[in-house]
Amino acid sequence: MLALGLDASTQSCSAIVIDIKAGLVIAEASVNFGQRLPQYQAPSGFIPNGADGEVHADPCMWLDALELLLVDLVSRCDLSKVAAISGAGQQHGTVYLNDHWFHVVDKLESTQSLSEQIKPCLTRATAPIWMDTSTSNECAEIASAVGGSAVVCEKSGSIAVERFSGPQIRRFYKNDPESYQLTARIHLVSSFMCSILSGSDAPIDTGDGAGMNLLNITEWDWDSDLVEATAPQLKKKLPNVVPGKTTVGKISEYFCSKYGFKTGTPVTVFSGDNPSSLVGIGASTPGKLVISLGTSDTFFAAMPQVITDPEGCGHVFGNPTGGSMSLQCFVNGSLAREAVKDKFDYSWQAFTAAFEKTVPGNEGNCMIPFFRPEISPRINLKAPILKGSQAFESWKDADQAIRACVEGQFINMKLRTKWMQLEPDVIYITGGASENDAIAQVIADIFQAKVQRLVVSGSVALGAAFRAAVCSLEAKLDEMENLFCQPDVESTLRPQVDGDCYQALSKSVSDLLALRS
Ligand code: XUL
Repeated sequence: MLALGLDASTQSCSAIVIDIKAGLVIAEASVNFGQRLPQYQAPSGFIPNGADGEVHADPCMWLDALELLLVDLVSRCDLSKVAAISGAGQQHGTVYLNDHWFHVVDKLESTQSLSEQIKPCLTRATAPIWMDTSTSNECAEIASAVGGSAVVCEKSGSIAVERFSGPQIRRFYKNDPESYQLTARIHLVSSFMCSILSGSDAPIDTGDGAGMNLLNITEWDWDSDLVEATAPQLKKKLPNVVPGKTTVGKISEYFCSKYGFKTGTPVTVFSGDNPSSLVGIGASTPGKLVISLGTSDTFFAAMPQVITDPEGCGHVFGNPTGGSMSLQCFVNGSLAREAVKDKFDYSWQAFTAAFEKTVPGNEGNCMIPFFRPEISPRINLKAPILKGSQAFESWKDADQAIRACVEGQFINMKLRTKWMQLEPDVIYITGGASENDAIAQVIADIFQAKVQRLVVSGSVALGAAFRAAVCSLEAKLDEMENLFCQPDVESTLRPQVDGDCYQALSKSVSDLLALRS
């Protein structure tokens, strides 16, 4: 029995097809937006150089990528054999649609592309995504309307956060009230893609919904005070909220006639990429800690009870299998590592070799590697801060700069995530950069824990396939975890230095951050 999982992420759209009984990956495909759809001029998946901290992407690009992805996938496996579908999307991004949307999505015509049909339904040509930092005023307005940041955090699991959907919606309402008025539906990336797949106006799951500053995490439904504080008549523009185990409907005939899916194939509600990854890595019951190294780096775990971050940088999301998860997001993830690599015209091979030429602790050379405003902690930097030798501070030592970037990232991650009170023996790593042994070793050394990867990578799409199989095929999650979530024992990394090695550097990172916050 085959299940399909989709991952609509920041830089690419990917898919995995698994045989849930045989424990096999049948096919995988991925479309990188920058490489395959250069006409959208979004080399890293978003439109560069946005004004006032705006980071947007064109939803039509996501739709074109989905079609390219399915063309690739159909050449690798028979999609009529897929018996269950779900997916996940980059969190927080919002898509704004007029009232034609309901009819158009219901009757997608295979004679036209998805993007041709959906474009006229957009009331806002581009979607703000999670990297957007333009909504500080709106965050303050929402907080003050409901009684302060602590109230927003208690209600929604996070203080009002720039990249979250509620403040983004408020900014749109303030800047362009006419288009806001014309907006009949606001979807998250996940619920937008789910709507397209299922040919229906899909709901939002509690995992992704909690990243909006609009969902009450005690009731797991829209919070009327937050909704009212965000924008007028918002409630009717929002989809319903449902638990992660909800079947949304059947696949749209568009995909049956164009790509050979079987009519009637069930579609499970989509979730956010991080909640989906929690499931795909086999960590949806408390006890396992995950670090995902993607465009953003995230640190997350299923929680036995709701814990919120007293500093207001962390988040509580719904766990798609029930209960909650805590998460801390670091905006300066892969793109920061890439920026340091590119500064020296290095290949990834040379980047990795830099760790052999330098030593843990980097002889005290320390970097706050933020190339864009960071949210953990909140610091409005546009370029890294360097402290150390003269050569290092003037960017003359490439190898030390590379080590300093990665050490700075994970020392900061360790400092920021103490509130979750997790002291794991093993950390599971996932996401593109997790394949890099040098980066993984730095994580093992800084966290003083064993670091493991799973044999099957791509935990976001895999988690979506698991959820589809549980929801529509009555598959057992623990059985699939046994088949697909085995650690790749041979690639396990253990700390090679003792904890003291990073004491001085941790202090330097902490002092530099304190100066800037
Ligand atoms: C999480 C976050 C990012 C996005 C993109 O809060 O903003 O991890 O989900 O991956």
